[in-house]
Amino acid sequence: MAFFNFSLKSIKAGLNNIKEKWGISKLFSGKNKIDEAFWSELEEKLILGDVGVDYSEEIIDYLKGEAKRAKNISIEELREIFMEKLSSELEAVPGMGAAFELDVRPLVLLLIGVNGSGKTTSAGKLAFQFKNHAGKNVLLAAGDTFRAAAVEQLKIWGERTGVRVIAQEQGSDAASVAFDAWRAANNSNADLLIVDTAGRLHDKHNLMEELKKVYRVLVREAGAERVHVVLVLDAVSGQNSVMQAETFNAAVPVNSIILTKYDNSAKGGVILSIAKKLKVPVRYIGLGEGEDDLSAFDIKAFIKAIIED
Ligand SMILES: Nc1nc2c(ncn2[C@@H]2O[C@H](COP(=O)(O)OP(=O)(O)OP(=O)(O)O)[C@@H](O)[C@H]2O)c(=O)[nH]1
Ligand SMILES: [Mg+2]
Repeated sequence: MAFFNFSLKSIKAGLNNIKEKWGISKLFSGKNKIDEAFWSELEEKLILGDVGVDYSEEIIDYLKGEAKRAKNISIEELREIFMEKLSSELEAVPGMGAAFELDVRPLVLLLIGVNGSGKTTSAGKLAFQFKNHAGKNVLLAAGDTFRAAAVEQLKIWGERTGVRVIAQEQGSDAASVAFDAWRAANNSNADLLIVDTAGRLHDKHNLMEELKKVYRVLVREAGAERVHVVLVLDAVSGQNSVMQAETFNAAVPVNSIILTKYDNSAKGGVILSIAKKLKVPVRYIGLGEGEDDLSAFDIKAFIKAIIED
């Protein structure tokens, strides 16, 4: 399987935010005692860090149980148990942290999500990474025919990355753009077709229907095994992301997640709740606005940033 760890420098910087600001690691350091104050502070930090109330309680109950069983447990031992619990839950989700596999060609990535989550930017970053770091033959499709200037925005990414953009006029049928783009990708023996789409909220019925149509057309033309739906979520939207994922998943089957704007977030909990509740892998995290600011999500580095001092 292809694995491209694109941007080591920025993943460290992104994770530093979690380490410094979330402050869970500090709780497990030094001479902290495991008492009621410790448990309530840990629970508060988990909830404030977007882990979600239920899951935070579950983690606390689990750790308390383990602490009771082991008797006189040290804070270091408890930290180990905590790390193992989080790692095993992330690792239980197939594809977590792994780059997209290009084992079918052309693979179609359909990028979906609410307005402003970072779809177009992520499309540009992925095009850049797969073309310039992995030497793949990539095509972009301007499937956002709704917002003024959306096509132009993707074309700018096309120029920046040297990737061809298949587009029609604003206002045209998004499914027809997807159809054209699939034909172009297939005819030019592309490895990867990345389809940008318009931002939409789940309560916009017409736009959700349009999305279903785009997906249907791609599956009909390319075959379901080639169509991979990628939900682009803004890390800053916290627990709301879980709800977004659930509603999009009800319209089209979400295969993977890209979590953007991690450079602006000091919270790790969204990834943990997504793994727990949705079992959908987070493949990449966005760490800025540039073409190189995309990193494969690294489970070990992430857990270390949360917990290790
Ligand atoms: N800091 C930071 N900014 C990002 C990241 N990803 C996207 N952005 C910025 O977020 C804003 C919205 O990004 P877009 O890619 O246009 O989002 P979109 O989902 O395509 O938006 P719509 O098409 O309007 O739904 C832009 O200003 C991007 O530069 C990221 O990982 N980090
Ligand atoms: Mg866009």
